[in-house]
Amino acid sequence: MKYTRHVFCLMAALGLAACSDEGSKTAASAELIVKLGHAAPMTGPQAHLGKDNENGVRLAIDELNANPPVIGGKPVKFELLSEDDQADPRIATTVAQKFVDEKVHAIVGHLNSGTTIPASRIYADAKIPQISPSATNVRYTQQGFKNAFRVMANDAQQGSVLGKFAVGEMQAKTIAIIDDRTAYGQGLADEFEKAAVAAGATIVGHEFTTDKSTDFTAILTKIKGLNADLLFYGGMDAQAAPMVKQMRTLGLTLPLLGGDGINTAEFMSLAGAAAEGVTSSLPGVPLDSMPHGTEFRQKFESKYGQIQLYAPYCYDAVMVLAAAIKKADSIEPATFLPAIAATQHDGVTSQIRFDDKGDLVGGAITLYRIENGKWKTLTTIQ
Ligand code: ABU
Repeated sequence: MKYTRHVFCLMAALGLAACSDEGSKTAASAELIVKLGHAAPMTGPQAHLGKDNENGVRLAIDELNANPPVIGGKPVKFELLSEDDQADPRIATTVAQKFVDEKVHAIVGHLNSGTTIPASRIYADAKIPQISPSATNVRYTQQGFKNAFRVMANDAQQGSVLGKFAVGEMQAKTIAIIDDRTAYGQGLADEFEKAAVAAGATIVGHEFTTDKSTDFTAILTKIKGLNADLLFYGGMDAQAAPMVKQMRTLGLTLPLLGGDGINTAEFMSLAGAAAEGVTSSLPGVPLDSMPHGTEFRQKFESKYGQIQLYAPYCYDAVMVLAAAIKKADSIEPATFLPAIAATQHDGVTSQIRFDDKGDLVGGAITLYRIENGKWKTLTTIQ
């Protein structure tokens, strides 16, 4: 009797399991899952930027899932797979391989050029579409990969605008440069140098640091002896902030100019009073002049707090992917990839179209200066 009851219970349990398995299959087959990989430094000195990027992606995914596109009669559910690449090129390739193994449908990332470029080969080999929201080094889109796109202007554009601005508007005749030897910092500094020299400036010194350094006293002391009119820094806010503080402590009064990597709220809070007068560029028009910038700011800040830098671009990158999936009527990467290449998207940040390399067509660059503890817009170069 006892045996029969056990068998019955076992059969009932199996039956229930079968039923519940069948139930989840039915639920699963009622929707199509699109896995989006996102990678950025989520720990370390750039964690604030990584979190900002992830939140931009998350905001877009939440909106899409609240009103899902329908493909072949089935609603699409977007799932976020987010990884910490620590801004490290080697970790980035491990992350990229993990995404390939997890069969993600597309990538938004990576944040840094130094991680985006090595990871992009892995995505290209796996034919996974990749949109970088923030990697600005020119090389990313010059590798001939048909799956690689970016939604902001690159450092050839940014460096050129910065070089001309340093000489034309800031009247710098002699310029010292420091870069952090990353793909971004070095690449931007080289583009800046070319443009500044072409505009008539003399480069009186070019020093190097790393994206982990915090003490710049030795190179700043060297630069103090060069009598430069301006110091250009190619690198990120976590280094630029202690650098400008140490400049002022050493009595170096020359202006500091940098690129998008220093154009953050974090830079101001780390640098304090020493941040006053610092000038930087950022691809794109100012957020409040963007087509849907004010609306984006309200939505983002009510959920996640202050925007650091690239969140609107991350949001746009996801929406470009979703629009391509809808247009292609397919979640298969090989099928929706041509629709990304043909994107005509009315984004938060701009009207997004890509050239044949995957670069944004017609990206603007805006210059800003810190005045009274705020990034004030100076001018936008279209
Ligand atoms: N665009 C500056 C920060 C990201 C990067 O290109 O490395």
